[in-house]
Amino acid sequence: MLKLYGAAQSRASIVQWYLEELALPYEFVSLDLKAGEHRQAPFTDINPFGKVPALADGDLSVWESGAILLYLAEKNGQLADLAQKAVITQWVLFGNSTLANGLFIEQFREREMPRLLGVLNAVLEKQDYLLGDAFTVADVAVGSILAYVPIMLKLNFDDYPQVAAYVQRLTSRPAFQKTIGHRPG
Ligand SMILES: N[C@@H](CCC(=O)N[C@@H](CS)C(=O)NCC(=O)O)C(=O)O
Repeated sequence: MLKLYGAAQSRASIVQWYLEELALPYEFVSLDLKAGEHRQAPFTDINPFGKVPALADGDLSVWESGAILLYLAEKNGQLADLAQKAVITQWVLFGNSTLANGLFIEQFREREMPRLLGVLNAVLEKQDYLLGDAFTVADVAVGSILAYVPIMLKLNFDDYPQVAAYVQRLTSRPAFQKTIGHRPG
């Protein structure tokens, strides 16, 4: 069975959201970050950088949430062809790097947030999901970053109504509710 290594309130929830969307069986191995379990063996045999999430699929270990999402998508037949794979990879990397850095690194936020959310708003004026009519792993990667904005930055999307509607669409999904949306306290 797949083993997802993570911790409470970590980026492992992003992968967990997608595992639930795909209805895949998996074991969640929760590491105690405060106790430093992630920085020592046996976890460093899975990810020598000592960061979660990491996924073990038999003898294969994959870390970096974006890489895990793409692995799961491909393994489970969610990437129709090379062109779709390229576009999905583009969005997953955008979510993990350009969008996350632009929103969560304070010195970039003032300049990048209107620029990034303005374009996303225009994209979502034409379609419900990043690739068009259908929900894909691209929405997990980008949507999870957007969903953290109200939680971590206490900011809203009032200036970007299509982004707000998109986040609402994603966060009401049962798999989201069961994972990222299910935060203790
Ligand atoms: N870009 C990585 C980030 C991984 C990361 O920084 N994970 C955090 C938890 S969200 C972590 O393991 N922190 C513990 C540490 O750095 O010691 C990903 O998306 O997987």
